Amino acid sequence: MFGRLVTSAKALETIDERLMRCGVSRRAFLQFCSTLMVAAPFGLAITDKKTPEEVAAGLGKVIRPPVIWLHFQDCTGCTETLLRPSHPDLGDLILNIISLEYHETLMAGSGKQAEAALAQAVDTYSGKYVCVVEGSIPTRDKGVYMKLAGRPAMEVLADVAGKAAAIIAIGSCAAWGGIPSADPDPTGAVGVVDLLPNKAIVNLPGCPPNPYTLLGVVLQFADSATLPELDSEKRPKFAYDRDIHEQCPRRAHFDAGRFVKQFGDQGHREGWCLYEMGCKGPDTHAGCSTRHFNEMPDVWPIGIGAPCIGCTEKSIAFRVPMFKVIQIHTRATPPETYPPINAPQGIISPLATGLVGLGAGALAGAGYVASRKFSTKPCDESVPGSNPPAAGGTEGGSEKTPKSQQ
Ligand code: FSX
Ligand code: SF4
Ligand code: F3S
Repeated sequence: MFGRLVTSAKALETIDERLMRCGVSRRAFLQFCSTLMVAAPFGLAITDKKTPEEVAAGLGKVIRPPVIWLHFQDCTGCTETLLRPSHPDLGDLILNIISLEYHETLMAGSGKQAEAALAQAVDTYSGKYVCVVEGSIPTRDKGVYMKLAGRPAMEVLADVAGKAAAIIAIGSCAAWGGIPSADPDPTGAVGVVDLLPNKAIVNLPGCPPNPYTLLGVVLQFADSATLPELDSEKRPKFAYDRDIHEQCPRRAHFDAGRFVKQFGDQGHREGWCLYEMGCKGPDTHAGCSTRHFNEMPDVWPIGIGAPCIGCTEKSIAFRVPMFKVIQIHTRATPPETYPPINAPQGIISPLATGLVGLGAGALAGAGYVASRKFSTKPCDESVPGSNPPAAGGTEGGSEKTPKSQQ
């Protein structure tokens, strides 16, 4: 699909060469590789290895990918999350792994110097660079609401992204409009894919997304000129194939019917489920529940006691009020976690036979629990999500017994 990235640009080194030249420790690189393995445990050839050492050996031979990073209507949170990890050295390491040729917020130059730097980067690596786009693009009134060096953002995007080997839309703003596109959307904000429908684009929504998803996609492309498998929203499946609810640490409280009713109540202090506070985790595809931010345990919305607002979903974030309780559309029900009781070839093994009694009982019990939780009746008062409370999500104080326990 693509030509191999930068085979002739002599100025670019392999990652190993760069790290050695800059005195970056092997330990720091191995730590980076192990974090990448956790962030992308499958679906990427570069991390499909047994140990961080093997990942490092493969990545070290990759030529540092040139990246041109465009900023449009955004808060810069996507850049912040990439370069402000809890250990300052890691931000430095990342800048040694990719070759960031142009980035308005990080570069020292401005004005004509910056314009010249962009033109030079595009010219030098034409057809070979990765274009990362952060922020939405205003389209109303011929794009007059954002101009760079006198050119509308739309024109800059068409020019720079048009000469890229691959385009990555980082953040919900670049993926589908994000915050700037919220009602009343004064600038007519859209995502990259709306303006370049025929280009190969990877969407990494999230406000902000996990930075390791970006690094995984960029490094995979640099290594093999391939992009990971994408879903219907052009999101890489390795990072967006599961919903938050499936692996949420508060899931046991959801299953048991223990819900926070008000911020600061006893349930909130004890870490109960935030569904009735408007948590959109059941309908939101992202890896936050297992891949936290800034390399810090529990640094993610639900980890700090806030409901997930569905920031990766274009039909939820900045469309559905933050604290409004949603109807659940996914079916991550408890029985899915039990092992199968029938052998795949139709042969019942002695072990499986022994499990039948236990499994059937468990399935019957779980089926009862699931049927109480996911009623098919649209307004079943006994189950969460069947009859969502009005916006605001609070139905009373902390003393009130959760409905599913009544
Ligand atoms: Fe958007 Fe990036 Fe949200 Fe901000 O800049 S995805 S507003 S966190 O960070 O584009
Ligand atoms: Fe976690 Fe939200 Fe699901 Fe509750 S509703 S288990 S807080 S994802
Ligand atoms: Fe976004 Fe929800 Fe994760 S709000 S950061 S998808 S927990």
